[in-house]
Amino acid sequence: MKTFLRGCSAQLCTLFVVLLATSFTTCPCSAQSEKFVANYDESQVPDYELPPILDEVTAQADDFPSAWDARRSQLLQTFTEQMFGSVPTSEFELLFEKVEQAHCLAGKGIRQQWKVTISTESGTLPVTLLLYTPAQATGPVPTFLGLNFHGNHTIAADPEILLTESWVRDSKPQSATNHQASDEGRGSSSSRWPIELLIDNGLGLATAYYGEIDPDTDDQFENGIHALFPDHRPSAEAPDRWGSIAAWSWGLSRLLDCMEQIDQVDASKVVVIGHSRLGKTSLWAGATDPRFAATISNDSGCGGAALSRRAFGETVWRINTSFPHWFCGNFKQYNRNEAALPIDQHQLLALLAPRPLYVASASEDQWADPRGEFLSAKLASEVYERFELPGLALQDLPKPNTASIGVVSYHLREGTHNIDSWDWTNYVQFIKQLQ
Ligand code: GTR
Repeated sequence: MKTFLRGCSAQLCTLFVVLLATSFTTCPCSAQSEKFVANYDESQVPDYELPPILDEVTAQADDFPSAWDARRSQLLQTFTEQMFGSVPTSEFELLFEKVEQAHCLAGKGIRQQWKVTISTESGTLPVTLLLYTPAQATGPVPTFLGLNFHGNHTIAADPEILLTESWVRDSKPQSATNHQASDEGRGSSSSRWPIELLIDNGLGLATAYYGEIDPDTDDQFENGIHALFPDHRPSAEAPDRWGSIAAWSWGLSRLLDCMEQIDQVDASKVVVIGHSRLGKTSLWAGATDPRFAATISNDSGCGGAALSRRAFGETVWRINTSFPHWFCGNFKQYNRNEAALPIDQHQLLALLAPRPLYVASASEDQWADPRGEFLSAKLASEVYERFELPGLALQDLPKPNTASIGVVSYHLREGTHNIDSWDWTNYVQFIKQLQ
């Protein structure tokens, strides 16, 4: 059992000084009921001019890494204030308790469950980390860390996995009713979590249920991690404070804090991964926490890897209207106004450099704009190249079922919005560059 205290750091505090005097605009009812017609026609993509990743000083700098440091902080600050929202800087306490360890997968794997308890003066929040590592490993292993959508028990049909007691979304395939998880849901999402493939490749897998960090509902930030920091609750007067994506990302960092204490995990080789809204989350976690050795965004789309200015498929207005709690209040001023954004998503991907980055799309997932995701990764390559690392090798959006794996990776899987074994087979190749 171990306790760690974390506090406010001076660098972090400076992030919160600049508050833009913009009004917090929630979508008026008339806008919410407006019918949204997504554009899926490339010829209808508006003309747009992207903000540059490198400013003039950085572009011309002889000492690129140190010039990039300054430019990167600037970009990170703008993404924080205008899109994801700031995290609190007040103290909290962390308690890590191993609640279970056993062999699994016919002796090939070791399963561990850890209770990560976050506490402040306002309360405590337990989050359960589920970890699989290969039993045969002779030392700590590189490990994927990704949040799951429906509870740890849904990732494998294993009766020992603890059922979450948090709010869950009602869902038939996951046998969740009245916002409660049930035994019948065990293993219902196992196709998305190929534990054995990872174990057989000498890799670890760690996950936690995202709703334990913050339930994914527009609840005015009254529960989950937001409730532990009442002085940092987002409001009309504080439109730059953390939305749910920033909260989930912050939670990923706390899970990494715990993983740093676990002997079987090589904490210097933890790859943060996420699908869809959790792909947006993994990108922000990788950007804000440099301890993540690499980042994977699977079908992250709008607010993730896709360029907002293309307004192809899901748009800023649509995402802010359907999910008003995901981003900070300031982001709503860009509804139907992408051209005014001081940032775009290629810059978010660049924040991950020089650490390896993987952007993945699916051919039938037009809502997430595969071309916009590809272009973003291609453009972010500029920074990797300045670090004398290879950028994305592809010149154009590839044919379905093509993967280009390197420091900057991209693939287009044939099929719909999902994460499956083909995606994971590529991620296994990708993580090998860390080994
Ligand atoms: C959709 C949303 C997407 C994506 C997806 C998901 O409804 O529009 O941005 O995040 O949900 O997370 O499954």
